Amino acid sequence: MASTPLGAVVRAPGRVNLIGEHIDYCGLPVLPMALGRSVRLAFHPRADRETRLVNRDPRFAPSAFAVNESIPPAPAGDWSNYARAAVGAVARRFPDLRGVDALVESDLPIAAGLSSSSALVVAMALAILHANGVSVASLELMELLGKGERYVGTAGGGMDQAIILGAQAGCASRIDFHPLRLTPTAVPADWQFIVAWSLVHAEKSGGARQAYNERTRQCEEARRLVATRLGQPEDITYPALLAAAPVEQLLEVARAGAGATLSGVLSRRFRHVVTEGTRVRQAEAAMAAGDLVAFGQLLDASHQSLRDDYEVSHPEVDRLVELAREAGAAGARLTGAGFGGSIVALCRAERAPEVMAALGERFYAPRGAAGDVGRHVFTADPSAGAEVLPA
Ligand code: NG1
Repeated sequence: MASTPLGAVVRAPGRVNLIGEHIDYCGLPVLPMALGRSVRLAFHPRADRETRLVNRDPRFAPSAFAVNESIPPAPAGDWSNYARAAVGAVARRFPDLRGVDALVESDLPIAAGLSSSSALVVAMALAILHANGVSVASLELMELLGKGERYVGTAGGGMDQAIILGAQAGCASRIDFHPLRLTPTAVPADWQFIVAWSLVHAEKSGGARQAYNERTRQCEEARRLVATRLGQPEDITYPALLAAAPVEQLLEVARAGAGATLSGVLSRRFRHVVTEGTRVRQAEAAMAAGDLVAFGQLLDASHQSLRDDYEVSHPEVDRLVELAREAGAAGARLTGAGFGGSIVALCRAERAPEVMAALGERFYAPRGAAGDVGRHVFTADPSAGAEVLPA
């Protein structure tokens, strides 16, 4: 790749969602933080509209496409679709952009619920913008890319692109939607979050995507039915619904009864959404107060809700959660979309080595993965959002 003055490297971190799972697409606040692990994309601007991508990981074949408003997708599951999503979204907003030659590498586990895909979306968008000397306000870019990633077929809620762009080092951020805004809270210095992968890939291009999109539809239907039963407008949002009535009343209304009734499945989905929304506020307050025990209990309650009411966990994820608690974590839960993926556990910093060692012995070793424990389990240190660095 020929060197040009505008060549640079983008670092876009993965994220771990601490609490507030499967509620961003309901417009309810969530509490993620960025990870130290990231996608790095080195690029040079081209004189024409072509974009050529090479991935250091040989599992991902090189890809090329022209920068324009409607880029044809590669076959479902192709990694370049995330880059195509980003470039298409940016090109619709800013016409006549030139392309880049880019080399991508990542130390983020893939399909593990840690947003490696959104990190690539953000990295690619920042590269194209930088190469063209275009600057966009951060909130606008978060919105643009949140919608833009839907190109791959997932009806995502916008949490990932927002935290990847807007994270602050040392902090988790509450993300509110409509309008989008980020509110950081410092993670106490003696808290340690640990991420552990279940060894089960949650491929969002496969069955997990259908299951994910099904959940988004169920939440919509449940919301409409509860609104009708409460005599509220049919298009009331979840935040407005939560402001209009106490959670207990909403849950009561959601239980089967006369009138427009919710099926058992819909009322459980609804219960997850409104109780998880409540837990986010409580968790943010517990973090601000340094109350590790309370935060841990909220993680546990969130996991139970995701497993039983939302049905997005997996037996291997449940096992990891259980082992983390047995090893001394204050709490643990599935993080990310689920159907496999990773857990996040919280403990006092000095206990982290012991918790991680126990997961190695009791989860990874019996599954023949002891040699790779360092890749599968790691401490999650709250990091800064994406940045463009000189090459
Ligand atoms: P992951 O964990 O990256 O598949 C997905 C959505 C989020 C959010 C979570 C569940 C995308 C890009 N991300 O994340 O918006 O809904 O699931 O909380 O679709």
